[in-house]
Amino acid sequence: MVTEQQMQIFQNRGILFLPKLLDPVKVRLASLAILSRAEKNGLWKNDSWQLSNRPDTPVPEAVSKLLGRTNTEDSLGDLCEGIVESIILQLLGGCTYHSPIRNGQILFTLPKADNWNVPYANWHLDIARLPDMGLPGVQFFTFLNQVKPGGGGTLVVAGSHLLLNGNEMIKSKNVRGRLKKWDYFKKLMQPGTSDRLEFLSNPGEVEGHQMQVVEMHGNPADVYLMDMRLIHTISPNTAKVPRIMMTKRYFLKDAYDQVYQD
Ligand SMILES: O=C(O)CCC(=O)C(=O)O
Ligand SMILES: [Fe+2]
Repeated sequence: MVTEQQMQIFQNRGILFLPKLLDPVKVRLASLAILSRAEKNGLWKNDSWQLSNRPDTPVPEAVSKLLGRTNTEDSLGDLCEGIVESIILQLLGGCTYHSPIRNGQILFTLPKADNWNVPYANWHLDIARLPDMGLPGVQFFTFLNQVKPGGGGTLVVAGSHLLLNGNEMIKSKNVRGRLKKWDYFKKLMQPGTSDRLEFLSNPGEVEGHQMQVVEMHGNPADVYLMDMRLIHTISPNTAKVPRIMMTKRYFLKDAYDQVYQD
């Protein structure tokens, strides 16, 4: 369970960091499952990464191409059973959730980027903004190897869940355009902006709410829980090792039914 103070952080920022939450044995099993896939595909051998012959592609290579279909790995879904799912239920105020992919999704990016910056592209939501709906779901993220700053962890705009809460449905593909009416997001999402690192260090203000780009980084067993209204994006991996994260989405059942069943 989370404390009242942690609950408030989640409500104000839309993102909560819970270090060392997971069972280290389960984390080890999940990491080994991924390493063994990497080994089969020639990316990992004799305890080290073999990445020199991978192409430098502008868009990261697909995870399915590098690791195959990881959704058959039950050790990934096992990570969330127990404590994680009871915390998610608590954050959702006890309401029923639906998590369509039991074993979640692996986020894997090779360390092919030369420069790190806050990207202007690919900011998105995974579920539409729904009318008269508060929190539509919670997304779980963890690390299966150490992910340092600059190492490709997901970026989110903390505070962005407090915007666009009206009586209108806004499809994910239209959310970016709607946010850009505010200067903060216009600057964030346009290529010309200089000093992009400032988005991490200097919070902005939109409609009286504090916005700040937060980079997920941490160690295996550390967890981030994200309000699914937060706009987020992939970031460059300038580390020496691949970024290996696992994510799993827990939709509020009502929200899922509105978007996917109607
Ligand atoms: O690869 C990333 O860090 C972005 C992940 C993402 O958008 C998601 O898991 O919903
Ligand atoms: Fe996403």
